[in-house]
Amino acid sequence: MTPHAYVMERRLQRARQLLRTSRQPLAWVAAECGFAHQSHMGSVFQRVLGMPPSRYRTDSTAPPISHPADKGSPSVSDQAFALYVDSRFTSPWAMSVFVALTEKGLPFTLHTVDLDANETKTPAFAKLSLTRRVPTLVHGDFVLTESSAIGEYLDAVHPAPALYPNGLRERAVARQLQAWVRSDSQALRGERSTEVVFHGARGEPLSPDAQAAARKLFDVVEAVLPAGADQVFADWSLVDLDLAVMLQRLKKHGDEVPARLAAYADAQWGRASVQTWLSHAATVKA
Ligand SMILES: N[C@@H](CCC(=O)N[C@@H](CS)C(=O)NCC(=O)O)C(=O)O
Repeated sequence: MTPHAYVMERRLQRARQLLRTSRQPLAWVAAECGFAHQSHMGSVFQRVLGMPPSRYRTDSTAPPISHPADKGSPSVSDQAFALYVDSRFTSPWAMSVFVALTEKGLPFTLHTVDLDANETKTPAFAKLSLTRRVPTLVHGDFVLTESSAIGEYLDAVHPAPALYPNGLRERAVARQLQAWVRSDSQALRGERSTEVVFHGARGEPLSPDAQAAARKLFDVVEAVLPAGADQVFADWSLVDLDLAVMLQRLKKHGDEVPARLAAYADAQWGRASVQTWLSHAATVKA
């Protein structure tokens, strides 16, 4: 944990304790805990707990933040991670969380789920995972699915290095691109599945629908990738991985990809975190 994250966590713990045990005004609690302003305390509560301090004070169902002094259990940022991914290492969404944890240098145990054997549909998996999908992240006694929600959570718990840009609009654009990649381009995703990307599968020439999706993908990446850059924002983000996987669906198959975008996708492929995922995929039979 960075010194800044540690200080923030201790301030939050103290504020939580004071809110529950005193009737002091919020401004007093904020000052007592070392927050610059009451609004700063509010934004930290909102980011970590998903609610303002006033609600935390009155809501008995508010999520607890464990702390050694409170419960004898590790603090949130010290709890162990476990990640459930598909056993063929083809899920781009599982890859996104794997890369996120790896980029942050967070140790985790890796569990594989055999999708072909319907292991996501077993009662045991249903008990663990709310939406019964991979990726599923376990953090202490907390379980989360949906890769983009997990990315945001990881940035909140372990802020550095960041997975998303900090600026309001840049972050909104990052969310926009992540949501778009996950919901559009069905024809392209169907005809160039990630079996192509990770296991060298071959497909028929692209249908007109998939060609249109490919052109749209190129237009979007051309629009958001600054000239001469190999990342969309000032620093690397999970969006770069998402876009690179989309481009690799075509490039790995030998479909035409504009040179600048092909170089961008390959630069992402050069990251150690991506290579670690690929090394897992390489152990699986094509
Ligand atoms: N929007 C989800 C998509 C997750 C997803 O589609 N997972 C697939 C594998 S790629 C899965 O678990 N399929 C098995 C099932 O639904 O039973 C995310 O971003 O995490």
